[in-house]
Amino acid sequence: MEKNLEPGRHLLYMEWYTGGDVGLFMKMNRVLFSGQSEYQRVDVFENPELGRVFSLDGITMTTEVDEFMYHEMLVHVPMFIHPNPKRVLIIGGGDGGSTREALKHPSVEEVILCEIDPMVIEAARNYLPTTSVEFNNPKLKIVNENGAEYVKQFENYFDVIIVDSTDPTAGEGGHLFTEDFYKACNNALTENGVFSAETEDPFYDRAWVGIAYNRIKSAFPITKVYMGFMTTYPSGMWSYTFASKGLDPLKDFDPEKVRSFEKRDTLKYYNEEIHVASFALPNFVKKLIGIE
Ligand code: AAT
Repeated sequence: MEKNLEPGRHLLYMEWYTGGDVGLFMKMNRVLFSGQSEYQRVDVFENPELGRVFSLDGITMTTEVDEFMYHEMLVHVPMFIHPNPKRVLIIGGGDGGSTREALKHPSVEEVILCEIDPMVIEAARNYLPTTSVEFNNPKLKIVNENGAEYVKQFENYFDVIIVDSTDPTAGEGGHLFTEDFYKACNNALTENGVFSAETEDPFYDRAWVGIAYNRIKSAFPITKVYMGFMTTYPSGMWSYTFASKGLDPLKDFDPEKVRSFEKRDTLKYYNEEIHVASFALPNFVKKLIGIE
């Protein structure tokens, strides 16, 4: 990768955050892929600092350098709460990062990755090797369907459902933020089933954090928001929502399981302390979701 392009002699990527007054820009050293699918515009380019960047309709989905923060938090928080996760459904997440994290758990026998857009899967396979690294794993099945429809055919089947979706206002992401969808997820889960979803940033997308939390809460007995840093997502702080039929993300957490996790040395963000700390919410976030 060329590091020393003269200032001004490069292509520029600009992402506008919700509201349209603030955003993020990145130098594009090399464009690796650009395509228009049935659903969205798909781009992969290289940035000297962040490595390969994957964007949909000009919104950043993954950068090679910081995706670990998001994927580890979205996946390991529910995975470590379930006593023995065998069947996992990932909805969205076509870059493969969530799949890679889920397959680190030795109890997992089957992962279904339900990504609506085959062009995302192909772009990830060809240009995002660090996230799509498990795409040939025999435990993985990839389907190209709308997750909101796909999940409806299952009852009492999955131990873990992870919603790694685009923003509710972008592409086909809106389907994955409805009450009906969350109810269908509950129905597709086993008795000990656990669920996590990315639920936006509490700053530029603040309305959505509360909407998502309250809709998930109407579908599950236990619902808790947790947070993490995510450098290239709007505001740098990101919210996730944990839900379950009964397991509590703090009372039922066993830190020893994380300490003795075989793949512990591959975790760059998540650990047993972060797990607990991530459920402590700033006052303004509590207010947003209506718990204070
Ligand atoms: N892993 C981090 C990257 C993403 S990508 C989210 C994926 O969800 C996209 O590839 C998109 O095509 C897919 N998707 C959107 N709607 C649906 C749907 N209804 N069914 C199945 N897949 C869908 C997440 C980025 C997080 C947001 C950053 N602001």
